[in-house]
Amino acid sequence: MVLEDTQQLIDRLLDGDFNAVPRLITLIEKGSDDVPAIMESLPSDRLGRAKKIGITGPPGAGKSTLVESITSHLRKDNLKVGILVIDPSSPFTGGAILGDRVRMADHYLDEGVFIRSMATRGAPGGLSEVVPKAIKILDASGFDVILLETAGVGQTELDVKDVVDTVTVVLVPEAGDAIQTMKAGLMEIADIFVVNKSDRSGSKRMASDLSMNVHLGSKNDWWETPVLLTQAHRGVGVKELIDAFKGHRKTMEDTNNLEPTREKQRRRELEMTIRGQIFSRIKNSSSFSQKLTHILDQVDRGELDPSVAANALLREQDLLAEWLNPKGPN
Ligand SMILES: Nc1nc2c(ncn2[C@@H]2O[C@H](COP(=O)(O)OP(=O)(O)OP(=O)(O)O)[C@@H](O)[C@H]2O)c(=O)[nH]1
Ligand SMILES: [Mg+2]
Repeated sequence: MVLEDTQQLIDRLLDGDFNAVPRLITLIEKGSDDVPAIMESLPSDRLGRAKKIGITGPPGAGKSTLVESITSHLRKDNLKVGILVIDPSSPFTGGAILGDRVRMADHYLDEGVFIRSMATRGAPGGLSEVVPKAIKILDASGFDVILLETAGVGQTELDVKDVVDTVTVVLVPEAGDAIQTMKAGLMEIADIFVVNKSDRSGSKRMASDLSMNVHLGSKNDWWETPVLLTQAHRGVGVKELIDAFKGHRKTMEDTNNLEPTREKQRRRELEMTIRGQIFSRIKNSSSFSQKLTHILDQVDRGELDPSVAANALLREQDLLAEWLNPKGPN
């Protein structure tokens, strides 16, 4: 049941009150019991309208600077921009190190811009579990474009593809060669490559290496990933980047690839949500510790292989019933 408070928040959200957004996102971040009801109460005709764009890449590549510059351009067209910054460096705070609003000088006081930093480390399903829900909140409240910034630390950047329509991978000349990028799995997720800090030496070389690799092994048969050069701090190349967003989106629609992408994402969100729910039930299960301390101890000491232990635990019907139905069997 949705608490009355939460219902009020949803009503405010649907009335276009952006102040409801951060509070609803906080509930999602905390894994509140109200989350399913919140999601269910978002009318379907208010969803799926926003363009969802991911900006990912190594720490310090200039992603935030780029987001800021993209936002300035979009605001000139009067588009409302929702920005989510995923902060992988704060596993323990359970909140946002940067606070609810990152101070982005130009946009701090702009009503048409919402900025929120989210920590996803607490979610067992990671980014793919909580971020799609936060995106839906922004979508339903009427943001035209949603920008998702994630600093790449392995899996995080690969998960971005689960939650946005267009993945932009930002690299810098110092990031190393194109082969490195291929190894990191970035070729498979990038819809657009950006070589930022192109005021530095090596950027053209890197861009042409990337282009060659993209050309040799295209991600799919309907889109060849463009490689763009930018100088985010000066806004150089940002207009071209926005054109590439539009181009990717249009091609996706024209080739009937938007809906299949979203189908995969919905399925992924389901899987990650189930994983998250079961994980937290297992963690919170009281009988888990009592009944199976012995097995756990053996695992801890390295006397029992974790996979063997997992198999043993999954054969415990009572335990399974409790995990799946934490309030006890009916
Ligand atoms: N020379 C140069 N510096 C840039 C450029 N773009 C951004 N910077 C600088 O690079 C530094 C890092 O930029 P950020 O935008 O914070 O990078 P980020 O990728 O968001 O960093 P994290 O969020 O920490 O991963 C800042 O000092 C920027 O001013 C560029 O095109 N050229
Ligand atoms: Mg940043």
